Amino acid sequence: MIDSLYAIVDAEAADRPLALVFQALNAGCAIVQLRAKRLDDVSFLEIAKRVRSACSHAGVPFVINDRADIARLVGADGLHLGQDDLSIEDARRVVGDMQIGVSTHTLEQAAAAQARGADLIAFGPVFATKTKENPDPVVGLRTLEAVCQAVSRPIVAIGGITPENAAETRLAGARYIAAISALPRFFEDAP
Ligand code: TZP
Ligand code: MG
Repeated sequence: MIDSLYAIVDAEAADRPLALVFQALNAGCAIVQLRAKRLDDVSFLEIAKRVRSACSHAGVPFVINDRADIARLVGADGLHLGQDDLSIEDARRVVGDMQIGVSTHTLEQAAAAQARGADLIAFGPVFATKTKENPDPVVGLRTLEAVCQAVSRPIVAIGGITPENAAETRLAGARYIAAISALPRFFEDAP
């Protein structure tokens, strides 16, 4: 399961974000994403450089949330965009052929993201989440399954994912499972 884990580290919410990144890398996670919704640019860039370096040493892809400029500055492997962020087309003008992931909440959004050239499609919230302010409605496992079948790009399931529901989420067809609040619990339960 850990090898499907898309570890999202919130630089503001996490107590010690770098320690969490190292835990995720040591546990064998698939991808690390760094996000910081309100951090000042200097601090975000500084921590992003450190996470870039840690991920490079571990050979794990490193993704920056929202910020095409910071993704390009640190040489990230990927950029992750939400529905209200830069369009894929505009982001590509900044980050070139970097991998781009897009958050989607309906089948239509997922199909549109694929048509516009998203490399990875996040879909959710699969379960109830307290992390996101004003979250979209919970989509559930059946809708996740339908999206996984309808879309050929790899799907990242997100929203309320825990060690307890991770297996059934993968069975629905998600290539990756993303976790923010429950992330540390995946390392407690790792063998
Ligand atoms: N997009 C859909 S749900 C979500 C995002 C960013 C938050 C997921 O956080 P958690 O704590 O893993 O439920
Ligand atoms: Mg965003």
